[in-house]
Parts: sequence; structure tokens; C-alpha cells
Amino acid sequence: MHDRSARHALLKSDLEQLAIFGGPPLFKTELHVGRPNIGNRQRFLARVADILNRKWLTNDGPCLKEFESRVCELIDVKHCIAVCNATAGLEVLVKSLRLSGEIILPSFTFVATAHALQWLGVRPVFCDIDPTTHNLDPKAAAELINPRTSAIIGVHLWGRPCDVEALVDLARRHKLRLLFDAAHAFACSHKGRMVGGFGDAEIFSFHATKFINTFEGGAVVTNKDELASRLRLMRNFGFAGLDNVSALGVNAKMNEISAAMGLVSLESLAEFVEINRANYHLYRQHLSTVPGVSLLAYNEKEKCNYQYVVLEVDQAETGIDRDMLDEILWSENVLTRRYFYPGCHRMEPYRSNDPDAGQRLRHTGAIAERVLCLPTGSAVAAAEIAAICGLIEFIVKSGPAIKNRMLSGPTCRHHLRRSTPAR
Ligand code: T4K
Repeated sequence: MHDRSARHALLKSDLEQLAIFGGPPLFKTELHVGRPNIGNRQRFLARVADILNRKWLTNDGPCLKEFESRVCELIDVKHCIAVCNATAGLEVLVKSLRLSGEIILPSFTFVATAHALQWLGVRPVFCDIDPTTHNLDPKAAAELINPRTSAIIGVHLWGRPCDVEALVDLARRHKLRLLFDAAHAFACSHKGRMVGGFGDAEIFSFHATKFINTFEGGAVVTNKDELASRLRLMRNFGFAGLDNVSALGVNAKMNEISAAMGLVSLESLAEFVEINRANYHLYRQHLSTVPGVSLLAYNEKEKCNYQYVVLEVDQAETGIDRDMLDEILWSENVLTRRYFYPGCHRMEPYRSNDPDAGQRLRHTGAIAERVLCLPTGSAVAAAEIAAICGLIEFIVKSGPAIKNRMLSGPTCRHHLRRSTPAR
């Protein structure tokens, strides 16, 4: 890959060397969690030249059609409706299914899952997660069902599939629609079946930060013919033909340049997965002996995209909490992310709408305090991963001393950056 050469990294063995206490940062330039993977530039640029020559930039163009059929083949699903982003895809899907009232979903997800519902006037009802899988707990979901409930949305968080069978059973028993936010789970499988064909429909994100990207973009996938037709209409203002608007619609189309990027990304899918897999195993290997930190595991008997390297921090063992670790890593130019802190229920407008939701979201609250995503993807080199892990090991080893010094010193820049309190 183009940019995988290691940046200069100074190993640290003394508190004074930590950037947070005045030392030089471990890395001269920033390492990101969501650095985009870029496929073959020549092939992308050739496709862009074709688009410009054709003068067909959007509206059901040839790149879009090719991208949709490649996605269908890859995940063995009948219909792919590519959209301008996953959030718009979710909105179009909820509208196409005429959902109303309340929809049950996890709070431990990117806020887009909830916002898409709220935006349409449907009430998101947050449900707790299973603390081992980080996914929606079907038993907790069952307790939230009432006559206003119209659907359940499972989120395959970190690309690890939900308890699909239990959710299918629950939805069937209560005659509810079942959707999956599969923003993280493109090219992953569950019990040998590719994610994409479960429930009424699933949604992928192809945002720049996803391992397969279309700059901005997403797709709704389904095996249901009638739903697919409605989704296609709704994505394009409801146009059923020239001058023939047959339904309410919006503009949620994916343009040709995005679809071209998607096609080129798909050509490198195996390579991107292999890079993510190797990065994940390197982190595992280097961190296996560090007490109090563990990596969330993938079921490697299934297809995984390994796009998130998720560290769980057990403060009781490390002597330092997740937020302090995050703050120290940022000062060293390792831009870790606290996805999906603090949980949607502690963000607006949900915090004001349902101030007591936290009482039923015990696991969500606890997990949101422990998790930290580490840099990965094609922009991170093996030597950088070794240096990050060496740094984490040093921080954990010196946990109590670092904590004391941070608590007694002046508030640092990073602390200020994240000063918004969460209840
Ligand atoms: N459902 C779930 C479960 C999701 O996770 C998401 C999106 C959605 C639904 C909605 O999908 P979309 O409507 O976006 O298709 C990022 C992404 O913007 C978002 O797509 C993603 N989930 C979420 C998990 O991550 P932020 O707020 O963290 O983005 P930002 O700008 O802070 O970037 C993240 C990191 O990536 C930074 O370190 C900078 C780096 N980066 C980012 C971009 C855009 C780059 O290096 N280059 C880039 O071009 O949300």
C-alpha cells in the first residue's frame, strides 16, 4: 500500500518523555482511526475520465449500475439500492416501510441510527446491549415492545453480527419489521451467510472512514422485490418515468464518481481485509501480556472485515481510566476514538426527551466508558502498531503514577477539547 512506511517513533521509558508531560510526541504526524483506504489510483482516474467523457455524472449511470450488481453478487442478495450515505438510506428505508410510532434500537451506536428515526418523527426507543457482544440484547428488546412499536433495528456493531435468529424470532412473534444497520459489516458473514440478506432490509455505509468507501455513500440491500421498487422510487423523487411521479420521494442518489470509487475499492477488498486482519493480529500479539486491556475478538470462522480494532480498558487493573489513556495517546499523535461514547441516550435531543433512559441502559453506560478504537487500515504500518502497543504497555505499567501526576497538574489541551460533560 502507498502510505504504510513507518513514521518516526521514539519509544518511551520515563514519565518525562510522555508528550502530555512535555516530551516530544511519539509520532511526528497524526495517526487516524478512519484513514481512508484508497484502491488503485490509475484505475480510479481512468473511470473518472470515462465519466467525464460520457457526460453522465449521476442518475442511474453505468458506474452505479455496475456497483449495485457487484454488491449483490458479493453478498448474495437480490437488490442493492446505492444511496448518497447510510443515514439517508436508513431514512428512505423507514419511509418506504411506512414505519411510525416507536422503533427499538441500541443506544450504543453512531448517532445517525437514532437521528434518522427522529428526523422522520419516529421515536427511537433505546435498548441495552449484551456486554460481551456489544450488540442489541434481544431479551431487553422484548421488554420494550408495546402497541406503538413498529420495528426493531439491530446494529452489527464493529462488523460483528447481532443475534440475528433471536431478533428474527422476536420480530415475527410481535409482527414487527426487522432492519439491520450494517454500516460496519460489509463483507462479513453470520453462520456462513453474508450480512445483507437478514431481516426486511440492511444498510451499509461506504463513508470515507469505512474499509470500502465511495467518499460518501451507502446502500440499502434487500431480498424483497416490492420493497426494492419502492426504495428505488423514493431515492429519486418518486419518479417512475419521465414526468411521472408516482410516490413521495427525496434525492438520496449516489453519483457516478462515488460509484467509481466503490468499484475500485471493491477490486481491493481482499487486500484491505488482509491488511486489517494483519493489523488486528499484530495488536493482539503485542497487547496480549498487558494487564487490564483486551481486544474485542472476531469470530474468525466467519468472514470478517476487521475494520475496527476495539480496546477495552479495565480501570481496576490498569490504574488509569480509558479517558486518560485516550488523552495521553492523543498527545502522542495517536488519534484514538471513544466510539460510541457516551451513547445516543446521553446526546441531544434524546437526553432531554428521555432523561431516565440510562437506568435501563446499564451495560451501554459501562461499555461506553471502557472502549477505545485504535488506528488501523492501510495507512498504519506494522512498526507503528508495535510502537503504539509499546506506549500503551508503558502507560499501563506506570498507570497510578501517571494518573496522580495528571490529576495534580494543570488541565491539558486534550482535556479541554473534550470538556462537554455527559450525564
Ligand atoms: N450507522 C452506524 C453504526 C455508523 O457507524 C454510521 C457512520 C452510520 C450509521 C451512518 O453512516 P453514513 O451516513 O456516514 O454513511 C465517522 C463517520 O463520519 C461515520 O460515517 C461513521 N459511522 C463513524 C463511526 O465515524 P466521525 O464523526 O468519527 O468522523 P471524523 O470526521 O471524526 O473522522 C474519523 C477519523 O477518520 C478521524 O480520525 C479523521 C479520519 N478521516 C476522516 C475522513 C472523513 C480521514 O483521515 N479522512 C477522511 O476523509 O464519524
